[in-house]
Amino acid sequence: MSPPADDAVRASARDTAAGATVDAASASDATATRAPESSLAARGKNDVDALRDVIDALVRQRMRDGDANARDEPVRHAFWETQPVGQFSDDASDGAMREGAISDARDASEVSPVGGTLPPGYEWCSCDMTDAKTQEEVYELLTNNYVEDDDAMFRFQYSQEFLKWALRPPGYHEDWHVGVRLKVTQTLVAFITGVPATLRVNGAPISLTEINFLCIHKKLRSKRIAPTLIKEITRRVNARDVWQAVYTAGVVLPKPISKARYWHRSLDIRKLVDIGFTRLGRTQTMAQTIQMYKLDAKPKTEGLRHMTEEDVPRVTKLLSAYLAKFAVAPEMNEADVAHWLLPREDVVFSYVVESEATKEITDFISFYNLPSQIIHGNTKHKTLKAAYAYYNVATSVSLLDLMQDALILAKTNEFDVFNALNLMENDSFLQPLKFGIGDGNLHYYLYNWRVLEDLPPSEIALVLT
Ligand code: MYA
Repeated sequence: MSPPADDAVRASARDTAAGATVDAASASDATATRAPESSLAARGKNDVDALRDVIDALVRQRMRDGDANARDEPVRHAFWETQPVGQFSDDASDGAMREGAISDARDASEVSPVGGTLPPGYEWCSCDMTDAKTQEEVYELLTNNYVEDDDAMFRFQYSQEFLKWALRPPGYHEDWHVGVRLKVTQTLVAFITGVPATLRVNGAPISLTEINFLCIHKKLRSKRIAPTLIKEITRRVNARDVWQAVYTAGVVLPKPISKARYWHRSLDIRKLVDIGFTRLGRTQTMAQTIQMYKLDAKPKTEGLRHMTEEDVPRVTKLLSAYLAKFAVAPEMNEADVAHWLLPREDVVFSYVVESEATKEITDFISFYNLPSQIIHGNTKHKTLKAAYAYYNVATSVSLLDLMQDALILAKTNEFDVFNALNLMENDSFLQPLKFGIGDGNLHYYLYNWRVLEDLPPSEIALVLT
């Protein structure tokens, strides 16, 4: 069975995770087809504009798809079809198909102690993310080679502080930070990482690894090195008796358990237009648009303050109760919450509301800082400063009001745009708070774990960095 048409359309799009543009055209596509009244491009659009945008979108889709997809032929995956992952040909009505592990766990001591074969001249390494030189090397590799948008206008620029945060959670293993180096110069040319986590999927808690930062130097692309990297990290993870993984990607692979969308809320619209991240509606002036996106100077929720170490047990309680509502969610203990959610300068921003009466934490806001480099050069700006919604819980106010405050806090911290996926209950605030829909999807995947039915993004409560 071929992937559904919409997926096939996206199959050639690059990872849209964070660097994702709301480039003008994509915001307009969404407007043309979904007409969110509050999105920037939706305002002031007449029928001719809308039609033009639909035609633009179709032409671009056709170009992305290539001929195979346009004829709706199944996309073949020489590597992924050999892996213990859901396949597009799976038939859920087949009574023999069970939810859970696809391949049985083996004895970890039987896992090969040696890494797979690399092309001549290259060797495996583990990247020690406590070492300043290694951090710099990883930073350089990602800064120059990691995820870009389809039009090569923006590329993610994870800071070194961010990478230390993302790669050193409680119980991390250095050997799950896999690198490939050129033997002669020791230059780092490829990377993939895993960190340990517990994920609850349809009631089952799974000890697994979250895979991220798969990156191959631009000069080494299309040589089938990615499957070698994936097999190597699988070997190293299996060697520690872990048999499942979760990961996200913009590309369509066998087989997503869910498909989410990024939405973008302009905070500095003048800069976003200048750098080509978005565009004004044709009948709209800059002054009108600035007015439309204006925010109050201060948050409205009383008592909102930075999260501190003392809050960790109560935030853990609040967050765990909230995450229990969703089909797919991380299980976080206090050490995890302290690591992932305590504020870190220029990396993660977290705020709480404490009830005066009960001293419980009633509300929680968090977002992380993931800038993108502007690589197209047609602007004086070098960086797009983007905040990404992380975990947010509202009990004493509405989620809408809380996220309005999140926007204000992001603006105060000089972010240009606030991005959010349509996960959890986020749909309730996206359009009312004037987010515009982004282009492309973010697909969620499980390795060696079958889920019988695809899940809507509202059932996913996992935000990967
Ligand atoms: S998502 C971020 C991915 N990174 C980027 O987009 C950065 C820029 N791009 C690159 O560096 C390269 O283009 C990459 C591919 C490295 C992406 N996930 O070597 P190739 C398959 C999985 O010739 P290249 C993230 O980090 C592709 O379908 N597979 O290709 C999560 C094809 O297989 P098949 C991918 O372009 C990563 C094969 O690779 C992805 O030179 C999760 C072609 O290989 C992708 N994003 O390099 C990884 N892109 O023929 C899986 C392409 O079958 C983890 N491919 O279609 C699985 C769990 C492992 C642990 C398990 C433990 C138990």
